[in-house]
Amino acid sequence: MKKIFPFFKSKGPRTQEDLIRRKTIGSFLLFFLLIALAIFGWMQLRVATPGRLSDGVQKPLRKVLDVNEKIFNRNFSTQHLSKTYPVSAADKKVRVNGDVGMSDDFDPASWKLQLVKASGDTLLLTLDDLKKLPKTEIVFDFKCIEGWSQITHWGGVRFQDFVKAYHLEKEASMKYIGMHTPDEEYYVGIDMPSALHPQTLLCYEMNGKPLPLNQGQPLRMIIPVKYGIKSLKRIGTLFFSESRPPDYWFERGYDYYAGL
Ligand SMILES: Nc1nc2c(c(=O)[nH]1)N[C@H]1C(S)=C(S)[C@@H](COP(=O)(O)O)O[C@H]1N2
Ligand SMILES: [Mo]
Repeated sequence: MKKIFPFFKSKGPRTQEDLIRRKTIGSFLLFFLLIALAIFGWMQLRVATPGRLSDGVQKPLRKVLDVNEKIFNRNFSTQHLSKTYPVSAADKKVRVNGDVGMSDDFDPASWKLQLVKASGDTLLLTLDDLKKLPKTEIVFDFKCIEGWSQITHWGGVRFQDFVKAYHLEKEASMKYIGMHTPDEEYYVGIDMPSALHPQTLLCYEMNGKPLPLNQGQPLRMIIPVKYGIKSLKRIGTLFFSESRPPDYWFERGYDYYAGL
Protein backbone atom coordinates (compact mmCIF):
# COMPACT_ATOMS: atom_id res chain seq x y z
CA MET A 1 0.00 0.00 0.00
CA LYS A 2 2.70 2.40 0.99
CA LYS A 3 4.57 1.65 -2.20
CA ILE A 4 1.63 2.34 -4.50
CA PHE A 5 0.21 5.30 -2.63
CA PRO A 6 3.20 6.74 -0.85
CA PHE A 7 1.35 9.95 -0.09
CA PHE A 8 -0.87 8.06 2.33
CA LYS A 9 1.92 7.84 4.86
CA SER A 10 1.04 10.14 7.66
CA LYS A 11 4.28 10.30 9.56
CA GLY A 12 7.46 12.02 8.71
CA PRO A 13 8.15 15.12 6.69
CA ARG A 14 6.83 15.32 3.14
CA THR A 15 9.44 15.53 0.51
CA GLN A 16 9.19 17.63 -2.61
CA GLU A 17 8.83 14.41 -4.55
CA ASP A 18 5.83 13.35 -2.45
CA LEU A 19 4.08 16.62 -3.15
CA ILE A 20 4.64 16.35 -6.86
CA ARG A 21 3.42 12.77 -6.91
CA ARG A 22 0.40 13.75 -4.91
CA LYS A 23 -0.47 16.55 -7.32
CA THR A 24 0.07 14.33 -10.32
CA ILE A 25 -2.25 11.64 -9.00
CA GLY A 26 -4.81 14.29 -8.07
CA SER A 27 -4.71 15.69 -11.57
CA PHE A 28 -5.17 12.25 -13.08
CA LEU A 29 -8.13 11.51 -10.84
CA LEU A 30 -9.76 14.77 -11.87
CA PHE A 31 -9.00 14.01 -15.50
CA PHE A 32 -10.67 10.59 -15.33
CA LEU A 33 -13.59 11.99 -13.39
CA LEU A 34 -14.21 14.55 -16.13
CA ILE A 35 -13.92 11.90 -18.83
CA ALA A 36 -16.40 9.73 -16.92
CA LEU A 37 -18.77 12.68 -16.66
CA ALA A 38 -18.46 13.39 -20.36
CA ILE A 39 -19.17 9.75 -21.23
CA PHE A 40 -22.09 9.70 -18.82
CA GLY A 41 -23.53 12.87 -20.38
CA TRP A 42 -23.05 11.49 -23.86
CA MET A 43 -24.79 8.24 -22.90
CA GLN A 44 -27.65 10.20 -21.36
CA LEU A 45 -28.14 11.89 -24.73
CA ARG A 46 -27.71 8.64 -26.65
CA VAL A 47 -30.15 6.54 -24.65
CA ALA A 48 -32.87 9.18 -24.77
CA THR A 49 -35.97 7.23 -25.70
CA PRO A 50 -38.72 8.87 -27.75
CA GLY A 51 -40.50 9.65 -24.49
CA ARG A 52 -37.60 11.82 -23.49
CA LEU A 53 -37.41 13.60 -26.79
CA SER A 54 -38.74 17.09 -27.08
CA ASP A 55 -40.03 17.92 -30.56
CA GLY A 56 -37.70 15.50 -32.26
CA VAL A 57 -34.49 16.12 -30.34
CA GLN A 58 -33.17 15.13 -26.96
CA LYS A 59 -34.39 17.45 -24.24
CA PRO A 60 -31.03 19.02 -23.35
CA LEU A 61 -30.41 19.83 -27.02
CA ARG A 62 -33.91 21.29 -27.36
CA LYS A 63 -33.05 23.57 -24.42
CA VAL A 64 -30.02 24.88 -26.28
CA LEU A 65 -32.18 25.46 -29.38
CA ASP A 66 -34.75 27.29 -27.28
CA VAL A 67 -32.09 29.63 -25.92
CA ASN A 68 -30.76 30.26 -29.45
CA GLU A 69 -34.27 31.02 -30.54
CA LYS A 70 -34.76 33.60 -27.80
CA ILE A 71 -31.57 35.37 -28.81
CA PHE A 72 -32.61 35.41 -32.48
CA ASN A 73 -36.08 36.64 -31.64
CA ARG A 74 -34.76 39.46 -29.53
CA ASN A 75 -32.39 40.59 -32.25
CA PHE A 76 -34.93 40.29 -35.02
CA SER A 77 -36.13 43.53 -36.43
CA THR A 78 -38.47 44.16 -39.33
CA GLN A 79 -36.13 46.97 -40.31
CA HIS A 80 -33.30 44.59 -41.00
CA LEU A 81 -33.37 43.61 -44.66
CA SER A 82 -31.66 40.67 -46.29
CA LYS A 83 -29.01 41.69 -48.78
CA THR A 84 -30.37 41.98 -52.32
CA TYR A 85 -28.65 41.73 -55.69
CA PRO A 86 -29.17 42.99 -59.25
CA VAL A 87 -31.29 40.73 -61.45
CA SER A 88 -28.18 39.99 -63.53
CA ALA A 89 -26.61 38.26 -60.51
CA ALA A 90 -29.40 35.69 -60.30
CA ASP A 91 -28.68 32.12 -61.31
CA LYS A 92 -30.61 30.96 -64.36
CA LYS A 93 -30.37 27.29 -63.34
CA VAL A 94 -32.18 27.25 -60.03
CA ARG A 95 -31.62 24.27 -57.84
CA VAL A 96 -34.61 22.12 -56.95
CA ASN A 97 -34.52 20.89 -53.38
CA GLY A 98 -37.15 19.01 -51.41
CA ASP A 99 -40.27 17.47 -52.88
CA VAL A 100 -42.28 16.59 -49.79
CA GLY A 101 -45.92 17.34 -50.45
CA MET A 102 -45.30 17.70 -54.18
CA SER A 103 -47.40 14.71 -55.24
CA ASP A 104 -47.76 13.93 -58.97
CA ASP A 105 -51.55 14.03 -59.04
CA PHE A 106 -51.65 17.78 -58.45
CA ASP A 107 -53.49 19.93 -61.01
CA PRO A 108 -52.32 23.57 -60.88
CA ALA A 109 -55.20 24.62 -63.17
CA SER A 110 -57.87 23.78 -60.59
CA TRP A 111 -55.83 25.08 -57.65
CA LYS A 112 -57.20 27.67 -55.27
CA LEU A 113 -55.57 29.09 -52.17
CA GLN A 114 -57.60 28.25 -49.08
CA LEU A 115 -57.33 31.19 -46.73
CA VAL A 116 -58.72 30.36 -43.30
CA LYS A 117 -59.72 33.53 -41.49
CA ALA A 118 -59.75 34.05 -37.74
CA SER A 119 -63.54 33.66 -37.79
CA GLY A 120 -63.10 30.18 -39.25
CA ASP A 121 -64.46 31.25 -42.65
CA THR A 122 -62.43 30.07 -45.61
CA LEU A 123 -61.78 32.25 -48.65
CA LEU A 124 -60.90 30.54 -51.92
CA LEU A 125 -58.50 32.66 -53.97
CA THR A 126 -57.25 32.15 -57.50
CA LEU A 127 -53.84 33.08 -58.77
CA ASP A 128 -55.44 35.91 -60.76
CA ASP A 129 -56.81 37.33 -57.50
CA LEU A 130 -53.24 37.47 -56.18
CA LYS A 131 -51.80 38.84 -59.41
CA LYS A 132 -54.12 41.85 -59.10
CA LEU A 133 -52.25 42.92 -55.96
CA PRO A 134 -49.04 44.99 -56.15
CA LYS A 135 -46.16 42.87 -57.40
CA THR A 136 -42.78 42.81 -55.68
CA GLU A 137 -39.59 41.21 -56.95
CA ILE A 138 -36.55 40.19 -54.98
CA VAL A 139 -33.11 38.84 -55.81
CA PHE A 140 -31.41 37.41 -52.76
CA ASP A 141 -29.12 34.65 -51.57
CA PHE A 142 -31.46 31.72 -50.84
CA LYS A 143 -29.92 29.64 -48.06
CA CYS A 144 -30.64 26.01 -47.36
CA ILE A 145 -29.93 24.46 -43.99
CA GLU A 146 -28.02 21.71 -45.83
CA GLY A 147 -25.24 24.19 -46.49
CA TRP A 148 -25.76 25.47 -50.02
CA SER A 149 -26.96 28.87 -51.11
CA GLN A 150 -27.89 30.39 -54.42
CA ILE A 151 -28.70 33.90 -55.64
CA THR A 152 -32.19 33.64 -57.10
CA HIS A 153 -34.87 35.95 -58.47
CA TRP A 154 -38.51 35.76 -57.35
CA GLY A 155 -41.70 37.71 -57.86
CA GLY A 156 -45.07 37.82 -56.14
CA VAL A 157 -47.07 39.76 -53.61
CA ARG A 158 -45.65 40.81 -50.29
CA PHE A 159 -47.42 39.00 -47.50
CA GLN A 160 -47.96 42.38 -45.78
CA ASP A 161 -49.61 43.75 -48.94
CA PHE A 162 -51.81 40.67 -49.11
CA VAL A 163 -52.84 41.22 -45.47
CA LYS A 164 -53.77 44.83 -46.25
CA ALA A 165 -55.68 44.01 -49.41
CA TYR A 166 -57.79 41.32 -47.73
CA HIS A 167 -58.23 43.26 -44.47
CA LEU A 168 -56.58 40.60 -42.38
CA GLU A 169 -55.74 43.00 -39.53
CA LYS A 170 -57.26 40.76 -36.91
CA GLU A 171 -55.42 37.74 -38.31
CA ALA A 172 -52.15 39.71 -38.47
CA SER A 173 -52.43 40.50 -34.77
CA MET A 174 -52.13 36.78 -34.03
CA LYS A 175 -48.77 35.19 -33.30
CA TYR A 176 -48.22 32.79 -36.21
CA ILE A 177 -49.20 31.87 -39.70
CA GLY A 178 -49.35 28.24 -40.71
CA MET A 179 -49.43 26.76 -44.18
CA HIS A 180 -49.46 23.37 -45.79
CA THR A 181 -49.37 21.76 -49.21
CA PRO A 182 -52.70 20.63 -50.73
CA ASP A 183 -51.89 17.03 -49.72
CA GLU A 184 -50.87 18.22 -46.22
CA GLU A 185 -47.55 16.35 -46.42
CA TYR A 186 -45.35 19.43 -45.97
CA TYR A 187 -46.25 22.15 -43.51
CA VAL A 188 -44.61 25.12 -41.83
CA GLY A 189 -45.31 27.66 -39.15
CA ILE A 190 -43.90 31.18 -39.26
CA ASP A 191 -43.91 33.82 -36.53
CA MET A 192 -45.98 36.85 -37.52
CA PRO A 193 -43.15 39.45 -37.47
CA SER A 194 -41.26 37.36 -40.04
CA ALA A 195 -44.37 36.79 -42.15
CA LEU A 196 -45.01 40.55 -42.20
CA HIS A 197 -41.38 41.32 -42.98
CA PRO A 198 -41.21 43.54 -46.10
CA GLN A 199 -39.23 40.92 -48.04
CA THR A 200 -41.60 38.02 -47.39
CA LEU A 201 -43.51 37.06 -50.53
CA LEU A 202 -46.38 34.90 -51.62
CA CYS A 203 -44.46 34.07 -54.74
CA TYR A 204 -45.73 33.04 -58.18
CA GLU A 205 -42.76 33.87 -60.41
CA MET A 206 -39.15 32.83 -60.77
CA ASN A 207 -36.81 34.60 -63.20
CA GLY A 208 -39.78 36.59 -64.51
CA LYS A 209 -41.77 33.48 -65.49
CA PRO A 210 -44.48 31.45 -63.74
CA LEU A 211 -43.00 29.10 -61.14
CA PRO A 212 -42.00 25.71 -62.52
CA LEU A 213 -44.08 22.85 -61.12
CA ASN A 214 -41.25 21.45 -58.99
CA GLN A 215 -40.57 24.90 -57.57
CA GLY A 216 -44.03 25.37 -56.18
CA GLN A 217 -46.39 26.35 -59.00
CA PRO A 218 -48.76 28.09 -58.68
CA LEU A 219 -47.85 29.68 -55.33
CA ARG A 220 -45.01 29.29 -52.85
CA MET A 221 -43.56 31.13 -49.90
CA ILE A 222 -40.33 33.11 -50.25
CA ILE A 223 -38.99 34.26 -46.92
CA PRO A 224 -35.43 35.62 -47.19
CA VAL A 225 -35.02 36.14 -43.42
CA LYS A 226 -35.22 32.38 -42.88
CA TYR A 227 -33.59 29.22 -44.12
CA GLY A 228 -35.16 27.54 -47.15
CA ILE A 229 -37.08 25.00 -45.06
CA LYS A 230 -39.66 27.71 -44.31
CA SER A 231 -40.18 28.64 -47.97
CA LEU A 232 -42.98 26.16 -48.52
CA LYS A 233 -43.62 25.24 -52.15
CA ARG A 234 -47.17 24.74 -53.43
CA ILE A 235 -49.24 26.48 -50.75
CA GLY A 236 -52.62 24.79 -50.38
CA THR A 237 -53.91 26.28 -47.14
CA LEU A 238 -52.91 29.34 -45.17
CA PHE A 239 -54.18 29.94 -41.64
CA PHE A 240 -53.46 32.02 -38.53
CA SER A 241 -52.86 30.90 -34.99
CA GLU A 242 -51.95 32.06 -31.51
CA SER A 243 -49.97 28.88 -30.91
CA ARG A 244 -47.23 27.33 -33.02
CA PRO A 245 -48.63 25.64 -36.11
CA PRO A 246 -47.14 22.21 -36.85
CA ASP A 247 -43.83 22.41 -38.69
CA TYR A 248 -42.32 19.58 -40.73
CA TRP A 249 -38.64 20.24 -40.00
CA PHE A 250 -39.23 21.34 -36.43
CA GLU A 251 -40.70 17.88 -35.83
CA ARG A 252 -37.48 16.48 -37.25
CA GLY A 253 -35.20 18.34 -34.86
CA TYR A 254 -34.57 21.74 -36.46
CA ASP A 255 -35.26 24.89 -34.55
CA TYR A 256 -38.71 26.34 -35.08
CA TYR A 257 -37.54 29.80 -35.90
CA ALA A 258 -34.90 28.80 -38.51
CA GLY A 259 -33.94 32.48 -38.76
CA LEU A 260 -30.84 33.84 -40.46
N1 LIG B 1 -43.60 21.49 -50.40
C1 LIG B 1 -42.30 21.58 -50.09
N2 LIG B 1 -41.72 22.79 -49.93
C2 LIG B 1 -40.42 22.88 -49.62
C3 LIG B 1 -39.62 21.72 -49.41
C4 LIG B 1 -40.26 20.47 -49.56
O1 LIG B 1 -39.65 19.39 -49.39
N3 LIG B 1 -41.59 20.43 -49.91
N4 LIG B 1 -38.29 21.85 -49.08
C5 LIG B 1 -37.83 23.14 -48.54
C6 LIG B 1 -36.41 23.28 -48.58
S1 LIG B 1 -35.50 22.37 -47.49
C7 LIG B 1 -35.77 24.18 -49.41
S2 LIG B 1 -34.11 24.49 -49.31
C8 LIG B 1 -36.53 24.93 -50.44
C9 LIG B 1 -35.94 24.69 -51.81
O2 LIG B 1 -36.60 25.41 -52.80
P1 LIG B 1 -36.26 25.10 -54.31
O3 LIG B 1 -36.56 23.65 -54.59
O4 LIG B 1 -37.07 26.05 -55.13
O5 LIG B 1 -34.77 25.36 -54.45
O6 LIG B 1 -37.90 24.55 -50.46
C10 LIG B 1 -38.48 24.32 -49.22
N5 LIG B 1 -39.88 24.11 -49.46
MO1 LIG C 1 -33.44 23.36 -47.43
